[in-house]
Amino acid sequence: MRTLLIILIALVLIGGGYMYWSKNSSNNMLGADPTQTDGLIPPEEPAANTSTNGTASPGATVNIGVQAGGDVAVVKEFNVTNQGFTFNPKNISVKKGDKVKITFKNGGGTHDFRIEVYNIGTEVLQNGMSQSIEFTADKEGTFEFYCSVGNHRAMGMKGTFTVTP
Ligand SMILES: [Cu+2]
Repeated sequence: MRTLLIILIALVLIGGGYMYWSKNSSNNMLGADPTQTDGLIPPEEPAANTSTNGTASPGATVNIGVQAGGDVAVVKEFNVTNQGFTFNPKNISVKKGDKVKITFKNGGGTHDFRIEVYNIGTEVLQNGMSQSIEFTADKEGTFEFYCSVGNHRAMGMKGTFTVTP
């Protein structure tokens, strides 16, 4: 009876370990994610194996902090605020296909942050509030981002959102 219990515990441990290893291993296949190197990855398999770039299965490659120049899809994050009717920064540039996350924090007044053509934007935010928008930059070109409140855009509350090939 006692032996049976020990065997059962051993099976559970082995099963759990295998699942953990599989999870780490499949993450590792997606390319260089330095945060995933502390698991049970076999030592003969380098964590930063870039030769598997481009073979990742769709939808499974959201990695933040992957080195620039890699083929792995990354989320490009930007923090935008405003001083009066001036956005800071005034220019944002990404590559076509990038996943983009822009967080607008209202630095004073009543404003929103909208991107022309992409038809996306925050709600109108009060002083000190912030909101993030996330989307995929699938249209190439140079577009305007702006504040749609009142005549703010005409007063210069705008900037450029550039999507390069
Ligand atoms: Cu505004």
